Amino acid sequence: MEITEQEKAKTLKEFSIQSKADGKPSANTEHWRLYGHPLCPYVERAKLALKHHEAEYQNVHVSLPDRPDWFYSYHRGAVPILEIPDASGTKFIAESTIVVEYVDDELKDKSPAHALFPSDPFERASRKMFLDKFRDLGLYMFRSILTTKEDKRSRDLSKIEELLSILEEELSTSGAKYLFGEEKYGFVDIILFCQVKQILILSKKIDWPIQTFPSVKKWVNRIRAEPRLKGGLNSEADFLAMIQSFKHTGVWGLKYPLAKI
Ligand SMILES: N[C@@H](CCC(=O)N[C@@H](CS)C(=O)NCC(=O)O)C(=O)O
Repeated sequence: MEITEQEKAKTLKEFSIQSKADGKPSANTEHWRLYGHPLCPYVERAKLALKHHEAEYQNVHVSLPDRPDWFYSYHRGAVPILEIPDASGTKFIAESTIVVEYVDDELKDKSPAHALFPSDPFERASRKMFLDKFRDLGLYMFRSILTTKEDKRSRDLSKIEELLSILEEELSTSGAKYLFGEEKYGFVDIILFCQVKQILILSKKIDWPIQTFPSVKKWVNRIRAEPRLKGGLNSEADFLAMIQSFKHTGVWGLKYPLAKI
């Protein structure tokens, strides 16, 4: 689909960066722009926060193996990047958890009942401390998919199980729908969901022998079904196809457009 520089700079029309030779697009001076990739769980966090707050933004899909040099000037070239119009041009926010917090801080006043972060500083800090326990969950997951060494894989799977047990305990003890005894989801639910969902998909669909966590499974299904989040969810079929293709070819499919499998 053709898009002009004028449209890139003023509209919500999405486009993609598909080659190392692609030049830096004109900055969008009217709308937020999200540089991402449709399979990335970190980008999904940002999209869920944006959808939750009914924010308008321009999607730019980046073919990760083909990033042009200029893209590395954004936070070492990793996605998500949220670019924001600014009087002096544009500014950007990187790191998915920081993007989620920024989006919530910018938009929560429009609908305080939908704030994702608690306003009480101690509550906010304790939830961040809880979240911090899970900071290596993504690493364990990707490492156990990528490694060919069985002992390393089972060490990472045990670490994943330890972390999911903490979540299971928290959810089953309170009996509430969401974390911290809440009946509505907050930032920790969104941030953990994106990785935990992938782990549950893998444990069911490929040879990933992890124990079952019934409360975690229900929690994941509840978040999947939340109407405000629907448009921000990554395709689970595409994720699984990418993993299955990796198992056969050894190629980690983070190109854009996605390979047809
Ligand atoms: N800690 C970062 C991780 C982001 C990340 O690793 N994104 C991946 C795609 S899923 C990426 O851009 N990888 C390319 C790279 O790191 O060079 C966050 O939470 O935003």
